[in-house]
Amino acid sequence: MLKSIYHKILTDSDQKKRQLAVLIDPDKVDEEGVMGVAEMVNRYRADYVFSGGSLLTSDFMPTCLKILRETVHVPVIIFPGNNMQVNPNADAILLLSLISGRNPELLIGNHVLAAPVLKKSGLEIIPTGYMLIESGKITSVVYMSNTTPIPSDKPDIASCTAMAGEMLGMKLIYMDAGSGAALPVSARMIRHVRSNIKVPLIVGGGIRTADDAIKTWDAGADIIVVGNATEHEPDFIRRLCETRDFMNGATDMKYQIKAR
Ligand code: 1GP
Repeated sequence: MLKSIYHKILTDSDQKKRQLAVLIDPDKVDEEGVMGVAEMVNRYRADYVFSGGSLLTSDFMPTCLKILRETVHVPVIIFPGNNMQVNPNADAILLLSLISGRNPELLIGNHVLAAPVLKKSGLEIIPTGYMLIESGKITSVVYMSNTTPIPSDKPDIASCTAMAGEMLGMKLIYMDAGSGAALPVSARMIRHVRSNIKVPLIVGGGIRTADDAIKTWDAGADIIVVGNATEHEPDFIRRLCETRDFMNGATDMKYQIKAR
């Protein structure tokens, strides 16, 4: 029997393997762009491809997922902005409950509406406690969710929120500064949360350099998510994968990291 994607996340995280998810926003790419990212993901062995967006204005997502499913050799995971982004053409979906906010629709309401479709979809469903972290500007996800993000200098609030999510049965905690965030989630906040939960921790938003990635992994993120920076420069996927391999102790490392 095939092991689940969550099993891989859990096993890799238990073994302290840093993992990389490349995020594709279907509004920001065309077919050629998706193929380009897929090629880099396969060549350098990124761990996962996430796809979704807090607001999609085109109808490209189903095509995007179809291309990804046919081309990439790693799990394709929906990172949904809303119910309309549920699609059977993926391996799994992060079923996000926005636990940093107090918007009932994003805590449980939309999940009730989506439940029958999700049940029939065949997708592996991964319950995820989703936490927005204030990041220096109002990101699309903060605006669209109509919630207040956790202040960036309040790691204790972040930790208590993550602990509550874990106690409620969330299998992952995802701390997100939001796509295109001015600043990534701080190492201090990641460390604080990491030391208070056992489930795998995903961190994303505003990671633009290998140094950002190193700091985020070093602070305790099991999976980092990078979107914008790879859209602007697909070769960044190579650098991130090489950085990850170096940090994970791979011996065939050709790339020297200049950590600050
Ligand atoms: C956003 O965590 C993701 O939800 C990735 O953000 O696009 O800024 O890399 P970026």
